[in-house]
Amino acid sequence: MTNGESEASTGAPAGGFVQLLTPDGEHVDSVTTEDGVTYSVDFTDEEYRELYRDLVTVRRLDAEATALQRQGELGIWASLLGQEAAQVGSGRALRPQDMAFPTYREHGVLYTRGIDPIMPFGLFRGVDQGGWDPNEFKFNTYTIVIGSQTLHATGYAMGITMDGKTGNADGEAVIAYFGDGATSQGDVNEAFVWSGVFHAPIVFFCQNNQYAISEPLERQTRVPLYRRADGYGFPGVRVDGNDVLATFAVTRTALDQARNGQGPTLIEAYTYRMGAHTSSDDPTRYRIASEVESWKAKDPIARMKTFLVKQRLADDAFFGEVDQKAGEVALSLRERVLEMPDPQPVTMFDNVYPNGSPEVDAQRAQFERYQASFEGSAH
Ligand SMILES: Cc1ncc(C[n+]2csc(CCOP(=O)(O)OP(=O)(O)O)c2C)c(N)n1
Ligand SMILES: [Mg+2]
Repeated sequence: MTNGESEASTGAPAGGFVQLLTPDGEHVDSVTTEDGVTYSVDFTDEEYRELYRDLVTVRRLDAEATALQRQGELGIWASLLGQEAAQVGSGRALRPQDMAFPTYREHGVLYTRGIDPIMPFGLFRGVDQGGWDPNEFKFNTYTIVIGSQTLHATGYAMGITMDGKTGNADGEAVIAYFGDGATSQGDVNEAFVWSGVFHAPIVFFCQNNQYAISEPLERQTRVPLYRRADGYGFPGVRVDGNDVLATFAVTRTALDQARNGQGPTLIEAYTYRMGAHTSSDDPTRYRIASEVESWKAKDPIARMKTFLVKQRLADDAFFGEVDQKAGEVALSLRERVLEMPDPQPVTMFDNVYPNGSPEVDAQRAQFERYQASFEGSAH
């Protein structure tokens, strides 16, 4: 684990974090924490390049979504800018059978699951409720109610244990995403208690992006967030969330421990939200420009590019091709978002109950009569 002494080159907070790729693009072979766990990665040259491609594509899609919102095509957007490595590293660490419970910001995790990035855009455009079949994608629906998904994930993790789907190397595991602000929610406390006591096969993945809207981290905690795990009786580890290699290594280890019956882990991915909380927010009201500048030097994509160049794993042609492909994916997203049909107002009564309900049916009928009353009128 890196420590505070070498903070200048690693960007580590006091107390250190697991880092395998420094902001200068230096790759450390392995890191052993105080708990005696050793973290390393063993990727092929091609796999390193594909991780870089993921990071660039995810950022490019996010930029397109921000532009679409600014052009009035989305009602709101929650940008992941700056958090690409935390999301790509942890998302790629999932095995196909693993189940993910996201917040509203996990577009990068969604992408690494092989899901069409268009999927959550109906929600942000306001043309549907953002629903999909979590079992089909092994990716639960986006959750806006802060922290609540950690309880859903805990229940799911306890359920798969009862179903006998864990306890060996091929077993299933669960990952629950949440933010630094969410750690103050009662739901998250309850999720930690239940998971710890029932030894649930779950990884709590906290992206500490330093803010909960305008509230800085020091308003949430007096101790580093990963140390909260001590009180619940399971391990906590802090990782450099701007380092895709370390994030992958730490998440893969924690998930494999969970699937093998070794219980939960809390991972604190130490990162920074480079943009606004959402497109409705103005961060210049509560944070200074120099802080944002200092985090630019720790950019997750720049360090991966430096590493690839230094190790002669990629050339200009590769970087150009990655940018071009990412642009094509973003253009396709834009075109398909613009084509999303506006819903008929009456569809708001759909999917309220799986088998309908007399009350909702009556409301639908009343609404249809109301709409019909305008037929033939000028309004
Ligand atoms: C239960 C609940 N309380 C308040 C809100 C309003 N709210 C939306 S996002 C947010 C901050 C969340 O911060 P954090 O957990 O750090 O996640 P981040 O947005 O930084 O990824 C709040 C308070 C909410 N959605 N749900
Ligand atoms: Mg936050």
